[in-house]
Amino acid sequence: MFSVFSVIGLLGLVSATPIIYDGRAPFNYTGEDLNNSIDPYLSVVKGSTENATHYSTLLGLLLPPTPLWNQPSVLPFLTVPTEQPIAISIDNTSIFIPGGTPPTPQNGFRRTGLIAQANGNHTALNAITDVGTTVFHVSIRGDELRPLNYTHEYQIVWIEPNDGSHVFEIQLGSPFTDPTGPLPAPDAHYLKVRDHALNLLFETPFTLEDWHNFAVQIDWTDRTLGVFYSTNDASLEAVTGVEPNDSTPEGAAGQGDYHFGVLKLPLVNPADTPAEQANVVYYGIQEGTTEALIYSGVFIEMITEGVSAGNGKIINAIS
Ligand SMILES: *[C@@H]1O[C@H](CO)[C@@H](O)[C@H](O)[C@H]1NC(C)=O
Ligand SMILES: *[C@@H]1O[C@H](CO)[C@@H](O)[C@H](O)[C@H]1NC(C)=O
Ligand SMILES: *[C@@H]1O[C@H](CO)[C@@H](O)[C@H](O)[C@H]1NC(C)=O
Ligand SMILES: *[C@@H]1O[C@H](CO)[C@@H](O)[C@H](O)[C@H]1NC(C)=O
Ligand SMILES: *[C@@H]1O[C@H](CO)[C@@H](O)[C@H](O)[C@H]1NC(C)=O
Ligand SMILES: *[C@@H]1O[C@H](CO)[C@@H](O)[C@H](O)[C@H]1NC(C)=O
Ligand SMILES: CC(=O)N[C@H]1CO[C@H](CO)[C@@H](O)[C@@H]1O
Repeated sequence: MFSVFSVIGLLGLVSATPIIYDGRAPFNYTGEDLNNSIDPYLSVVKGSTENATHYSTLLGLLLPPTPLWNQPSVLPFLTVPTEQPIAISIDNTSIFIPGGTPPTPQNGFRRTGLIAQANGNHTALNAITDVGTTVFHVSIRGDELRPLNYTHEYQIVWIEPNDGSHVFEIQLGSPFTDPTGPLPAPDAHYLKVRDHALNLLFETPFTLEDWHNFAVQIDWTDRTLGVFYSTNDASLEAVTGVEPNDSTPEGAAGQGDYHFGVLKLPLVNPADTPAEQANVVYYGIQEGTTEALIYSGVFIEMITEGVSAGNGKIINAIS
């Protein structure tokens, strides 16, 4: 007898190259887990006045996650998701106060983010995920009721070494400039993948109701990037070649936390001093609006057996 469950079990197997971090929220992952930074997420990057569940919502069955890893291709009508999407929002309380002496609130930003974590230790995970060649997967969707404001810059996915730079980043909106240029920027509504030096590697229109699936291949030794992309249930395809990224620090200094969420930069405030105007972390204009993005399909894999492209397919790494 060929049961529905054995079909799903099989599909689970074929999608696996060695996965070294799985950030696809299982259905037993609860708000209490999120509040307490239980694996697979560290949830401390958020406003200081509210618990994590105020900003990040586990959607359960309310919305299907990206179909890429969740649709049995043998029985396409039978969609049994294996993960729940997460809505990540900001509002005017989303002022992060990082550790440090004295703790200084990041008043220029509004931000909520989740950081990949395993065994309660995100730093130890980086030493596993940021060596050799690894692929960082993430799927992003809009939240029609809580849209972003495209006159601002948003950093939504990145890897951050200790020097605060980004090995790569996915960005939306109009890049922050001082002085403020014409707004919105012509490609404000595009999802943009940038390298460490902020060069544009790939961009695509951010249609709110589609799942936008990204995978970024990083060669940590040669310091190069490659980008894969698709929408909804289309399998991932390479959209760049191997791109040099050697402004990234070498070795451990270039390893960093895998972040996803909503980080909204301010606009320059004409009332501030020139030094303050250039200091985006602490100064600038924010409207305090409630805005959100929705995430699923977050995981990291090695390329020893190729790259997971969705629908049970494994494709070659970019070379
Ligand atoms: C969810 O269930 C899996 C499998 O039983 C278990 O390994 C995991 O620890 C559970 N996660 C949480 C957050 O309870
Ligand atoms: C998480 O924090 C929120 C906000 O304080 C609280 O309402 C909620 O009860 C917490 N959730 C759990 C499951 O502990
Ligand atoms: C977070 O949730 C806990 C438990 O539900 C509650 O006791 C606490 O007051 C909440 N803290 C904030 C900042 O809302
Ligand atoms: C947002 O918060 C800032 C800093 O706490 C405050 O100065 C500002 O008035 C608030 N804006 C709104 C619209 O509530
Ligand atoms: C986390 O891992 C790092 C690197 O392996 C280690 O130095 C640190 O002590 C660990 N932290 C905790 C709290 O275990
Ligand atoms: C979007 O940001 C601009 C620039 O700060 C501001 O003028 C506008 O009111 C904002 N729109 C909304 C809907 O908040
Ligand atoms: C795509 C690309 O070449 N990106 C950058 C990678 O890093 C080097 C070194 O800083 C830059 O020159 C490249 O522009």
